[in-house]
Amino acid sequence: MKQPTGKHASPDPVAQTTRRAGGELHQAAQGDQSVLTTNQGLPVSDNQNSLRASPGGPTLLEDFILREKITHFDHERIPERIVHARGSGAHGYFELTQSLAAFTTARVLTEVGAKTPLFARISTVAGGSGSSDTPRDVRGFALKFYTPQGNWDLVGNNVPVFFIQDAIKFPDLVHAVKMEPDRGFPQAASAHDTFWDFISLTPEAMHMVMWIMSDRTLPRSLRMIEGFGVHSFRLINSQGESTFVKYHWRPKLGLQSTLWDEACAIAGADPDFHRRDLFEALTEGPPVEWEFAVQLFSQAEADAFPFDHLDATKLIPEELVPLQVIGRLVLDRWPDNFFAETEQVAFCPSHLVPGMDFSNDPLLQGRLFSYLDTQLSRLGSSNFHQLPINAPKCPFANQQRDGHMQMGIPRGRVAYEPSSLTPDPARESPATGFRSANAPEQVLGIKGRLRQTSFADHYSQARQFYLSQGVHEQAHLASALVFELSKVAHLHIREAMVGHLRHIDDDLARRVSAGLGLAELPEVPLAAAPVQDLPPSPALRIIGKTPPTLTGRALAILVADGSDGAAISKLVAAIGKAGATVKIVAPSIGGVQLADGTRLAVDGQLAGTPSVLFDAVAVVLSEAAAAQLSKQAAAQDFVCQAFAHLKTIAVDTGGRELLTAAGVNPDAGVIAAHAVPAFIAAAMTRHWDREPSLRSLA
Ligand code: HDD
Repeated sequence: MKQPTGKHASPDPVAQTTRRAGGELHQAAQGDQSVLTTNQGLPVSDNQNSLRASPGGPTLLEDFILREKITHFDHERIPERIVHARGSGAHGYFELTQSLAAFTTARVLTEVGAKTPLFARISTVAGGSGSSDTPRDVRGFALKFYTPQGNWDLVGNNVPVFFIQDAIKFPDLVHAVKMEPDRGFPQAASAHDTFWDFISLTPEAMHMVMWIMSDRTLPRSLRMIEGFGVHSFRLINSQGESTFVKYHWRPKLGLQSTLWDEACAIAGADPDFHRRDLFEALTEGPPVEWEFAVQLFSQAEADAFPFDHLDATKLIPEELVPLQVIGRLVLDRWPDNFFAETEQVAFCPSHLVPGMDFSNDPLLQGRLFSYLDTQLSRLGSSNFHQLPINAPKCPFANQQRDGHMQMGIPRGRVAYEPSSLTPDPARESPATGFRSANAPEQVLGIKGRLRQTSFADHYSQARQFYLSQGVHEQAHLASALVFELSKVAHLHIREAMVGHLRHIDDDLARRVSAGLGLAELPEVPLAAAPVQDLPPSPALRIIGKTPPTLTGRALAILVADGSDGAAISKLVAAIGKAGATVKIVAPSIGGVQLADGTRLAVDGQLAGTPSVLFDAVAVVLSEAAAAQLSKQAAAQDFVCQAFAHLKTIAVDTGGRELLTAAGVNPDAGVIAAHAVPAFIAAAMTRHWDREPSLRSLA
């Protein structure tokens, strides 16, 4: 008789689980699934009425069906993530287009054409799981690659640098930004005293401050953000040689942000704006794609950088080490179940595969501990890797056993290694197994709580970022600082922050100081290292980086009874051809009667579908409807806000009447509705030249 082996090699430990049409997971797959059962498989005769002692009497404790149902419900929630609690997930794959075989043995980076399945989760950082999608915040961008050599988790953000240099400060940073512990607010906002107090006392955060105050933290869509692995990692080749690598992923749809007041209005109109956008894109549209790129560099090159690449508050400008695109990251499927997949997915930066290694970045080193640790309390068991979303899709085998919610049934008497009692035990594999890099470094020294002097320059890259921005983006950044610091009650914190800005750029400091109404410019704080003038990096901008496009965007046409159906049809066709979606907005969801007597279905009711939800709008109205809508605040807001958010507006005669009633003075971004090609061309970008006439760019 063959001895049972020590392996438990099933990639799907929940062997009893089957998938049914509609994507729902149903357990106890055998038999007729059309009958409602308890969790024990007992058919239920009545799911509407509990067991009562008499028609008007008390409910009986005996009602185990009621108790099972309520008990399960009572325990449905698990602790939300301490940070990144609000997120949206998607399935997809990574396809390698250029081999890195010279640098690594990792198959995911060497097998050109292979498609590695992956799961992505994109999140905000500060807000709770029920908070809105569009606060000013960094977006987490975590990727789990199910490679043939085990899971590789790349747990990045949409910003390439971080607030702090050492993981020991992370709990303080998070406590400072989260809602204040005595009052329980603000939710999902950095604009409060404790955050800026901590930041003003943490000069190393200044580079990150430039990024979070820029429009990068106001994404238009999760499909239109960049991703960064942030830290330097190592790749290890077959000779054991190590090369540093930074990971980047760039959206094929281009980088695009909203304006600040637009983001605030979106939060009210649709708190799920980003989640809905991704859901609709993945369920109705083509797959969403990013270019996956690397920056590769040697220790010798790193030694020549004017900063320390192991300091996570620094980036390596693309102009210094160019990006090499090596693959495509494609998201093509919305998860079947939010909880089972998006909520239970557990990313850990310590999950890597042979041919990769970490660097000595002290922020990364702390992360290697934190994530596994947090999953234990969040998911409640050391067996969280057995959940289908977390399980490797390659075979896995070891002698780890038991624990809460063990889902597999390991066979045999041997749960140790080495053993002679099994003919085919799982053993180490020196040839293919993971090895830490044989990096050309000697770890010798005197133990201590240390920070390198090369980590002392806190302002040079912050200055480089600010000076690399165009005039509009600099203005947005200054306004954001004024907004945030105006919410800070303590004057000394506001002053301390403006003091830091003086190291970054005196003009920026002056603008923010004036915006805050400070009596005089605060003292410049001592800098631990001289501020360097680094060359501007145009790649750090948003405006101008993306060629104008309508692909993946959303437009609206405001119509009412009596609108010109032919004009609407031409617009709808042209918008579709340009790769955008179009929604018909009208005073009533019940539809409209067009001038030719036909009825047109409507996607959104005017009051609940403001123009902030779209990239450009058209207004096609009969004169009678225009006269009526001109008296409606929602209609006036529709065009006023589109104009204020620098969007293209197409109008027919009725539409122009509404603009006049709303006090909008048409400019080059207001186009005649019949000039369809001109409208499509203009709608591909915002009208930045309009901005100075609308908001003081303080
Ligand atoms: Fe973190 C979650 C990204 C520093 C500790 N982090 C988390 C997520 C992302 C990041 C995207 C959400 C993952 C998901 O969707 O489930 N974190 C980063 C980046 C960092 C970073 C890019 C710096 C470069 N994080 C960082 C430090 C620590 C943590 C320094 C602790 C020492 N992060 C956590 C955590 C979380 C987390 C507490 C909360 C939920 C989770 O891990 O699974 O362990």
